[in-house]
Amino acid sequence: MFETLTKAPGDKILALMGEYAADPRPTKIDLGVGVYKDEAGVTPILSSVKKAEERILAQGKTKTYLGIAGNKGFGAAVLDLVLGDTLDRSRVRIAQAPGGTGSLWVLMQLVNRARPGATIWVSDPTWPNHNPIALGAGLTVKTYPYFDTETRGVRFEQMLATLDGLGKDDVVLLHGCCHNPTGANLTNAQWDQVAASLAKTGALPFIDLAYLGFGDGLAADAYGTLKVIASVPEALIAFSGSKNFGLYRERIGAAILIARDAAQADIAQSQLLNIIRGSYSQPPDHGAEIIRTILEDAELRAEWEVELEAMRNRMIRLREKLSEAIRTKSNSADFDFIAAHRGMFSLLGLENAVVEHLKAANGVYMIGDSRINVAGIPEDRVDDLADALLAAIK
Ligand code: PLP
Ligand code: TYF
Repeated sequence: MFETLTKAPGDKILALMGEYAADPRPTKIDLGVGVYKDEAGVTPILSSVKKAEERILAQGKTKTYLGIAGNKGFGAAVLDLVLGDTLDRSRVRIAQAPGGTGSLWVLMQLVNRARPGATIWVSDPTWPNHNPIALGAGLTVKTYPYFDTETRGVRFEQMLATLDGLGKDDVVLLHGCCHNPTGANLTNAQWDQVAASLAKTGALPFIDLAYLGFGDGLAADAYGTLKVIASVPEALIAFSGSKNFGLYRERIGAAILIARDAAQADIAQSQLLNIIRGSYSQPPDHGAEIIRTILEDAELRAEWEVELEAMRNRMIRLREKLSEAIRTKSNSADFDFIAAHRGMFSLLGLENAVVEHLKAANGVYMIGDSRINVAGIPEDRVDDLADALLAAIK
């Protein structure tokens, strides 16, 4: 049977992880895959997570099945974290899913059940997994203008013009904060305009919220999501706990749906649970129980918020240091955008040949589109990195 197959393309981001690991140079720098790293270059287990795990180990009583919608306390805690008391909860449903990716997957399947073959509009560029997940669900993918390669900001007028031209059968995928891969984000005033556009056209907002708390803080990063969902009757949110809780390999996320009313929410949720049952039956518990334990306990929650803030502030400090080093060395403001971007990533706008040169000559690894993970910048080697970048673009 397998003779009918040809080799599938690999994931470029994950492949780069392997290439980096195989590079023997001790001076190599990993700005590739989007995982947070501390000063020592380690992706740590948060202390709040360790404590929650100790409690779970000591107090856990059963490993029986969790149920299709997952850990109920986790669901309630995530809704509190993301939505607060901004919405009438009778219109809102949540189902735990394996990571932000699993949440995207089940929600896109749900979109296709409601509107087979519907068009989902994604930013140009977007996270490379959006496309295959949407296509796999049966949807049609189109792009709206987003990144301005000149300013390294958002081409907002063009983006809004495209959104204004959509109709009620369209779906719009928005990065809630910390845009991947560009690092360029909407201002609050621009979110207001996007929300007004969606309210006017009736297009369905689908928010990918994979980095809540990694930009400017939990409340600041939720602005766009809350503004949009307050402005429209229906919306979808794919939440990930991979980055903000450092739980990458636990595969923990949540699919959230907001319907016109409670009756429609129940019907949509029954379809969502049916999709989950027909794919992996039900989610694993460990990551969900960790997040529930942290969010329900005032002390652990406070500790987590401090740890999240430390990760965020470190990324902002590295942004400032790198852009300042480049400014000082080159006497130009060309890379100041790195300090203005937020989240884990910045798209530098370099030619692929420059990216390849940096890898070969300097052992600096970034994604082929010139996306860097700022958390991977070694704090004591900012000058080396700035020198390498400036030499490579000469
Ligand atoms: N969406 C975006 C934009 C991402 O960058 C990621 C990154 O990993 C995800 C979703 C999903 O993450 P995960 O499935 O690891 O929770
Ligand atoms: O963009 C990133 O680097 C992260 C991690 O298939 C990631 O979102 C990358 C590729 C992938 C899954 C996760």
